Amino acid sequence: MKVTTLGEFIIERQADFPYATGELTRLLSDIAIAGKIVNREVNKAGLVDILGAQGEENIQGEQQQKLDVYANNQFISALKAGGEVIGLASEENEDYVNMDGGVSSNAKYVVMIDPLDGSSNIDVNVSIGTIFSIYRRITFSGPATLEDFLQKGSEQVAAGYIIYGSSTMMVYTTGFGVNGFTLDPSIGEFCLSHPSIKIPQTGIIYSINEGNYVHFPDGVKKYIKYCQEEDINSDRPYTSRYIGSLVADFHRNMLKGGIYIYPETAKSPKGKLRLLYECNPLAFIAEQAGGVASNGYKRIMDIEAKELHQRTPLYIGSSDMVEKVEGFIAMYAEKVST
Ligand code: P6P
Repeated sequence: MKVTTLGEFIIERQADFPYATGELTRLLSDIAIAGKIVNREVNKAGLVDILGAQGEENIQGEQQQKLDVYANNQFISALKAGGEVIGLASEENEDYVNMDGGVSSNAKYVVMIDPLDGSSNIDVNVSIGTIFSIYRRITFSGPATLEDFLQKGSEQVAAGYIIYGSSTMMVYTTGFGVNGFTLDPSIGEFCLSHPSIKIPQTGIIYSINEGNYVHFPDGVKKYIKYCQEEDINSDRPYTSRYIGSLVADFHRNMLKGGIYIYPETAKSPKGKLRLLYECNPLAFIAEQAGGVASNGYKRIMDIEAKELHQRTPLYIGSSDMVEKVEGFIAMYAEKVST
């Protein structure tokens, strides 16, 4: 069977964009190259002194792992060199990085990225991931502005993730479906392995940190109990699977069916996950694969972005499962309000 590399696929699918002039093609290739470099370090993390905390905190107040910093620098360098990006916002940087000047002066795109999500798992060899989101700039010239980044998720041009797991995969969409590519280390190429991914309409896997149960909204508590009830006709009790790495949980649920939930909690009253570089890109992918992504009340990609590191609750995965938990949330919100 002919192997289709990511590069060949991106060029073939450039025809999806009637006026394509190759910049997005180049941008996606730049991300893939940086992903391969990060993968090389992730794969040997245990062998070199790159483990453990950098000894600094990122703007999230999280202990920065050395690989976080390394990954962030790799993606920034690759996108700077590629010249297709006017600005980049990263979980690891308080403000956005302006790429204006030199090869990027006329760049059309801004990128938002979580360079290494789930990094607390680095030292224990659990799958981690990169999440990226691509928009056209909305200002016309000069350096990127905050306005270019604070766009609704529905304006995304492309989105994807790289999962560094038992194998390394890049999964992305440009609005024409979702395709997955597995890295073949023997040739150093991402090869098409999961064409036209579709999330099953329902599933039997729910992913949530039940350690926060007492702080969950009542509707979420009721949904968890619903998942745990015995009902053969609806394949319940479901299976609980929570890796603590969003990309890994999302990827498994996308292939097998399931729901990932990170609701408001006492520690994170607006939710923990970030709208711009975690929730919007995965929401774009989920919807393109036939799934749903909401904040419990509204579509994630319709949420107005007010700040770079804005948080939101996230309910994402199989459409039937997200709609079910939204029903419980609505039911119990009414009870609270009456
Ligand atoms: P908790 C990792 O920090 C992350 O952003 C996601 O990858 C993961 O699903 C979640 O947070 C884990 O958070 O509070 O359950 O440890």
